[in-house]
Amino acid sequence: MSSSLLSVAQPSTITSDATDSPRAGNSLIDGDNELLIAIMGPTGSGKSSFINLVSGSDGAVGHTLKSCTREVEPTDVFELGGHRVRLIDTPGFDDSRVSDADILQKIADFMDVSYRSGRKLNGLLYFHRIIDNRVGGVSYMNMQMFQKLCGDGALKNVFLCTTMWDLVPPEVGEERERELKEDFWASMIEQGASVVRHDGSAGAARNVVSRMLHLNPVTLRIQEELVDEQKTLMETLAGARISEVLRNLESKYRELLKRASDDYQKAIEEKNRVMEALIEKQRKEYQAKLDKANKDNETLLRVRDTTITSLASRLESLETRGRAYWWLFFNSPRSPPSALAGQATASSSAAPSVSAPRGSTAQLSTASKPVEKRAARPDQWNCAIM
Ligand SMILES: Nc1nc2c(ncn2[C@@H]2O[C@H](COP(=O)(O)OP(=O)(O)O)[C@@H](O)[C@H]2O)c(=O)[nH]1
Ligand SMILES: [Mg+2]
Repeated sequence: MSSSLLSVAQPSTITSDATDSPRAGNSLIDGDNELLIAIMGPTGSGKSSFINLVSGSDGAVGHTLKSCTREVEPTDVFELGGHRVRLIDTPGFDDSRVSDADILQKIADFMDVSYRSGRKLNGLLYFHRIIDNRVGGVSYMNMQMFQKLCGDGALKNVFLCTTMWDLVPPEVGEERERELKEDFWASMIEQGASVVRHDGSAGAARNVVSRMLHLNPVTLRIQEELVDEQKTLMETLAGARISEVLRNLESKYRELLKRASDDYQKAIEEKNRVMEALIEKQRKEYQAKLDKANKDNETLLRVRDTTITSLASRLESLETRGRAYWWLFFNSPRSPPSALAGQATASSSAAPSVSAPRGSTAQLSTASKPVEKRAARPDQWNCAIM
C-alpha cells in the first residue's frame, strides 16, 4: 500500500480526553434525534463488552457459548456528549449453532425495517481482535459480509476498531494492524473508513463512539437493494456472497465425507481399529459441517423469492422479530404502519424475548446516562400479525 494511503488513515488510540463537538442537527436540544450506531464483527471480538461499557447496559457478554449475541439487539437510548444514542449489537457470521444465512437475514431484516421507518444509521463499527494472528475463514467471512452489507458509499461512516490490545505485545499488535491496513482493510480505508484502537477502557470506548456522533446518516447498500431496488435477499451482494460460500462449503464437505467414508471402509477391511476410530471421528465432524451447510442452504431457498414492497408487509413477514422493532417508530419521520398501530390495545402481550432494547440497569458514569424510557410500548399492542 502506498504511504499516502497509510497517512489517510493512521490508527488512533482513543484516549479518554477526546471530546466530540455536538452539531445542531443532532443535539438533544435541536430535534431530539436519536443517533443509531451498529456494531458488527466476529463473535468474541468484544462487541457486547464494548456496548456495555459505552451505554451502561448489561447485555450478554460471551464468556460461554450460550451467552453469545444471536439477535440484533438495540440498547436503550443513552446520552453521550449531548446526544441521544442507541447502539445496535449484531451477531457474527460464525456461530456454530445458528446458520450464517439466518444471521444475514436477521441483520438484513433490521436494516430493512429501520430504513423503511426513516431511520438511517449514523455510523458502523467493525470489530477485529488484534490477537488473531491471521485473517482466516471466520474473520475473512465477517469482513466480506460487512463490506457487502455496507457498500462503498457508507464506508466514510465506518470505523474499523481493533480490540484486545492488552493481550499482545505492542510491537506484535502494531505489525498485525499494519497488515490489516495494507491488505484486508485497504479498499475500505481508500473509500473513507477510519481505523481506531480500543484499549478496553470505558473512557476509550465512549470516545470511539463520540467520534461518530457528528457523522451524517448513511444508507447502506443492502438497504438500497432491499427497499429502493426491491431485490430479494439473495439478489443482494451480501446474499449472493453467502450463497456462493455455502455452495462451495457444501461441495467441499461432501467430497471430504466421501473420502473419509472410503478410508473408513478400508480401515475396516484391514482390521485397523485405531485408524477406524480416528476416521469415524473425522467422518462425524464432516457430517456435522455438511448438515450445517445444508441447513444454511435450506434457509437461503426459503428466503430466495421473497420481495417485500412495504413496511407493513415487511413487519408482517417478521413474525416475532418484527414486534421487537417498535422503538424505531418513536422520534422517527414515519409513523408505525397502520397494520400495527390500528391494533394497539391496552392489553399487554408478552414483551419480545429477543431484540427488545436492553435494560440499562448497570451503574452508569456521568458521561453516559440513560435517557428516560418511553411511556408507550408497542409490545403492549395486541398485534395479530406479530
Ligand atoms: N482481554 C480482553 N478481553 C476482552 C476485551 N473485550 C472483551 N473481552 C472478553 O472477550 C470475550 C468476548 O467478548 P464479547 O463482548 O462477548 O464479544 P462479542 O461476541 O463480539 O460480543 C468476553 O469474555 C470478554 O470479557 C478486551 O479488550 N480485552
Ligand atoms: Mg456479543
